Amino acid sequence: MKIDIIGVPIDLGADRRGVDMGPSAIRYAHLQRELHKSGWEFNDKGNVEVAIAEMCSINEPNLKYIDCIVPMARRTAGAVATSIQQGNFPLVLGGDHSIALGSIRGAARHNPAGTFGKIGVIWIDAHADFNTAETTPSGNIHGMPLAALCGFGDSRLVNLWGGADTAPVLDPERVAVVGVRDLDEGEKKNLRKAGVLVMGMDHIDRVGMFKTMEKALAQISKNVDGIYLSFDVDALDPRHAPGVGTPVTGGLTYREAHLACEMVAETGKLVGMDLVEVNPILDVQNQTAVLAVELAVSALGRRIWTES
Ligand SMILES: [Mn+2]
Repeated sequence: MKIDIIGVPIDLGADRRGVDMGPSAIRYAHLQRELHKSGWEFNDKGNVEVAIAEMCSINEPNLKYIDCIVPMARRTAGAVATSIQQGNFPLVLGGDHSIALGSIRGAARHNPAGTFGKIGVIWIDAHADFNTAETTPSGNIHGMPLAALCGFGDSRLVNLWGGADTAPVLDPERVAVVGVRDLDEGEKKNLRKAGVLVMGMDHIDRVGMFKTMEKALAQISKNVDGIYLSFDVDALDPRHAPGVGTPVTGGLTYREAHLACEMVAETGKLVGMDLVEVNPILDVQNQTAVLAVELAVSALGRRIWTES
C-alpha cells in the first residue's frame, strides 16, 4: 500500500483563520519521516487548489463561503477518488472539516462496489458536524459536512455535482461519531432523525474507549467495503491539542485517541483518513501537528509492540 498525502489548505468553513496552514504544519511535523520509519511508501501529491477568503464573499450568512467551498470539495473528491482507484491510501490533511465533503465523497464513490453508501465512517470529533443551513448557529460550513454526506442539508453540499450522483454518499446507520461533547439543539434532532450512532464523552467515561470503539466499529462495518476515518484533532482535550479553532474542554486523552486509531487499523478495512482543524496560529510549538502525525501512523497500523 502506498500512501498519497493530499493537502487541502482551506479555512473558509471555519470562523478562525489559520487552519489553512494545517497541511504545512503537519508536513513540518515530520510526517514523511514518520511514515518512512514505519516502512510505508508514500507520495506527497501537494495541495488541492483552494480559494482564500479575500477572493470569496459571504453571500449567504447561513452557508458562509459556499460558492468557494463547493469547488474545493469537488477537487478534493477527485484527488481522493484517483488515489483509491490507483490502489493507494489517501491521507488528507486539512484544512477545516469542510474538506470531508470531498474526501469522503471521493472515497465512497470509488469504493470497490462502485456505488455510494458502501463505506462506513468513524468521525472522531468534539462536535458532530451535523448541522444544516436551518439549524446552524454560526453559518460555518465546517459544522455541516457529516449531515450533507448523509443526505441532510442544502442540495449544493449534499450533491456537489448534480446530475446522476443524487443519492446520499453515506448510509447514516454506517456512521459513528466518537468523542463529541458540544452539540447544538437542532443538530441533535438531525442526528436522531438520521440514526447516526453518537458516542459522546459521557459514554466513553462510563465504558471506556475500548468498548466504545468496539461498538462503533461493529455497527459501521456491517456490509461495507471499507472504513473511512475522519479525525478532527479538537476531539482531544485542549491540554493535548491546543492548536484548534474550536477547543472544548473535557476531551479525549492522548492514549484514548491512539487506542481509537489503533482499533480502526486492526479492522484491516481502512481506505482513507482525514486529519483536520490543526491551527498553527493557536498552537504551542506545533505540538498539535506533531500529535496529528502520531495519530495518522497509529491509524495506519504502527504499534508500540506487536508479537509476531
Ligand atoms: Mn469537525
